[in-house]
Amino acid sequence: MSINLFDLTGKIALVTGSTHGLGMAMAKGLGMAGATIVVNGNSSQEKIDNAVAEYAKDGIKAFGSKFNVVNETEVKEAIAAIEKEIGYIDILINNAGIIKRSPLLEMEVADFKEVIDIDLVSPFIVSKHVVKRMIERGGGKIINICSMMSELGRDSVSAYAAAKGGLKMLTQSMATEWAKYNIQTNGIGPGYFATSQTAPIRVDGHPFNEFIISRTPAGRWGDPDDLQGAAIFLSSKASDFVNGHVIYVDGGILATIGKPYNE
Ligand code: GCO
Repeated sequence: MSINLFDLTGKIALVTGSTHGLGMAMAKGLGMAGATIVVNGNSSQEKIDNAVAEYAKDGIKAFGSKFNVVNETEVKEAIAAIEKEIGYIDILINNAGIIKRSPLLEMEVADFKEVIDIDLVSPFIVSKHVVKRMIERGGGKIINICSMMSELGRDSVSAYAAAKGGLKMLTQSMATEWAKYNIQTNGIGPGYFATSQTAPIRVDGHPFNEFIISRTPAGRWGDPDDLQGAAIFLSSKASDFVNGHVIYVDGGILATIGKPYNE
């Protein structure tokens, strides 16, 4: 008799910011493991509809839900609509995020606050309103998308690092308060991945591009699909006693001091 601890058949997963990039890759992973995906974005309904069509092309059952993750009223209304039209949320991935690159001395307070709002406050807002039903139903899974910047500083991304550092501790706090309801809250910390967000610093000849390739023991940028394994694990029965941890999927960056460029 074989049981598949990673099977997500019958599960409903809300993935914020899942119309593209890392969010879409992780959501597709959950979809391939059997889950129904609620695709969230806030830019345009057309972008969400196109994404839902792309999921369907891969044979994944997906529904769109356009809402602004930092607007609590929109979040509450969206969750109520999801529950009514699709079903109760079993898995939540807080992936929606932004980055604004600027030295601290030149950063506007409004920009700093916007990064904190979307990258740190919105996981709290969305989780707070999703978890209520999970508690009633006896369990659920929450995954917060952290970053190398949850552990490391880097010039020009301080607001982002402050948010991602805070998100690591919010993850541990959620685990502390909600584990007793059979809710597992964990994080995934992507290393440097080939996405639209990193495109400006991943250009051939750009010093940061060379630096990352030499700084990463795997010797490459991550492919968004490299996150699917960790996402499926933290969404499934296989992680029922895993709580408050961040899995870093980073090609080994955090494991090493790195080596000189030309070595
Ligand atoms: C940057 C990058 C990073 C990565 C990622 C690393 O400017 O340093 O954009 O923020 O996207 O978060 O884990």
